[in-house]
Amino acid sequence: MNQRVVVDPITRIEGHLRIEAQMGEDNTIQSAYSSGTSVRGLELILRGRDPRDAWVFAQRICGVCTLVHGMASVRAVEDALDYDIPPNAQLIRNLMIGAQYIHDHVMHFYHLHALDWVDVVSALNADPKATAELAQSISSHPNSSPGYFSDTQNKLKKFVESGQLGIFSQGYWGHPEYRLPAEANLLAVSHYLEALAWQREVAKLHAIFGGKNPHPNFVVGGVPCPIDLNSDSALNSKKLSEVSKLIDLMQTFVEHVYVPDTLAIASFYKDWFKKGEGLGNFMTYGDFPISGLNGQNDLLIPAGVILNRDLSTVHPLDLNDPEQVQEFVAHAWYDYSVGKDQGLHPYDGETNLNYTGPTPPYKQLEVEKEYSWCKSPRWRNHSVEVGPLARMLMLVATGNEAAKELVNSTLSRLELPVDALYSTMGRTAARTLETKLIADMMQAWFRQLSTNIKNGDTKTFNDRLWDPSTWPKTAKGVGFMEAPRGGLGHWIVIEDGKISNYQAVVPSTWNSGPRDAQGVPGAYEAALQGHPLHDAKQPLEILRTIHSFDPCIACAIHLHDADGEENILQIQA
Ligand code: NFE
Ligand code: MG
Repeated sequence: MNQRVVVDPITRIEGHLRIEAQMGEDNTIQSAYSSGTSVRGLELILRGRDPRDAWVFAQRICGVCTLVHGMASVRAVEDALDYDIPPNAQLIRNLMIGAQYIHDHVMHFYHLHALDWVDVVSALNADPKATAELAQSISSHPNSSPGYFSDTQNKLKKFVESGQLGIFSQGYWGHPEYRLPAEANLLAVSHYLEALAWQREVAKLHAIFGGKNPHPNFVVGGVPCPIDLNSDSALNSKKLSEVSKLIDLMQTFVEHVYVPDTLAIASFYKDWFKKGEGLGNFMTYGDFPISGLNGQNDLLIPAGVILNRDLSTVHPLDLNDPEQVQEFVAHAWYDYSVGKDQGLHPYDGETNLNYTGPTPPYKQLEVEKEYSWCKSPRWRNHSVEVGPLARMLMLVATGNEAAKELVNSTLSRLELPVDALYSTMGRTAARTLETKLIADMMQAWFRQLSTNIKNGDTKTFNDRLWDPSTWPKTAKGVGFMEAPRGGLGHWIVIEDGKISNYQAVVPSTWNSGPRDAQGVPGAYEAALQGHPLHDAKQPLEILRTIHSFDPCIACAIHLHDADGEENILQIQA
């Protein structure tokens, strides 16, 4: 029998993910299996609660995409109860989501993904002067002197000499698939450290609008920050000018550090624009209302589905249609009252856990049976990829000029064909490009907010339906958004003023889910098929492709057991 390569846990992600790769000929992955191995709980504890409180619980699904489950939750209640949001609230929400993208994507690139491409230990061999020349040739970022880089090198030297690499321990350092020159490695390590300090600053934007970060505050019907330019406790002139400075800080780092570093690193790994292609099906739920500010039709990132890489046809997405969005559990540790092979739309969704796997610790997953705590969501039975690549493709397919320009100029700089986008490095580059696009949009949203305030519009909250006696006896709604990792939806059913069902289908469930009843793999599983491994004992290539999706398994698995216990079963090999 051919070898099975197991990576468990996959590190530098959020949550617990196990990958098993069944090797075929020529050290190539024949088939891969993705397993979410820990179980937490939140969907069921929302039942019976006041829908206006749901966001507080739902937001605890994840502390990485710290804001998005609060946002999806209030949007679900607003959809169900038909709340209108004032324009300023919508702009502030856009700014908060935008800040989440920028914070999250930069951190992902430097702190979770970069070390798949950057050999930290090799940076010790770099010439600081040559590194400064390299830095100055790709960017006007001010921290680019030889002294700056020799300082980084000295810090790194201390780590290595102490024998304790700390945050850099346990890498596959020296693996022959690392291809950057020592100077590029030193540059990237310097920016890894710089990004740590930068992210601490930019997190403040959420705190200004939402009181804190992580997990800023929300309110159904708007945002919980009143605007009064002359009040100490409200969003005043001083706080608005701080927001403006933070947006500049974000934009500058994205333009001067993140974008040039992505291009520089990608230029050494052009073969990775041909690996990790995946499903070729993409979906966006849509986000960032641009005018009208309440509608679902006028979004910066449109909703839709692209099948088989065909950008000429965008299939319309209706999240309320039970024929379109369904979750399957054929290969997941759950039961459905309708039977294991049926799909359920989230309004009728069920979370009945049923662990049938081997007793841990075990050697191999039982991939013919159930093997994950992730469900398998499908769009009209298609397995689809969500996330930055899906969004950039959707923007290009629907004619967004800024996105087209960013994609075309990047492909031409790297001398790559359009098909290069469908790859591990394409996914990573798409994340960088959308960050640039969103950073530019944040300036526009902030200008609009300032203009509204100048014109006397300070409304941020709508209390029209805050009285539950005015609600319909039964109501249901879906709150959707584009979280950093892709389309996120919360479906809520309200009866007699209380939540009767609540289901979240999140980006990392779409991407990390196991095979469905037809045996069709999820996005991670498909992307790993056909991957050559240089050395099965150091499967760096698996990390590269899995990290290109930026997994968050805390988001992907969020059920709750009947006794209210969390972490009832955690399996770690
Ligand atoms: Ni926990 Fe999340 C994002 C959501 S999961 S990080 O982005 O929703 O894919
Ligand atoms: Mg769910």
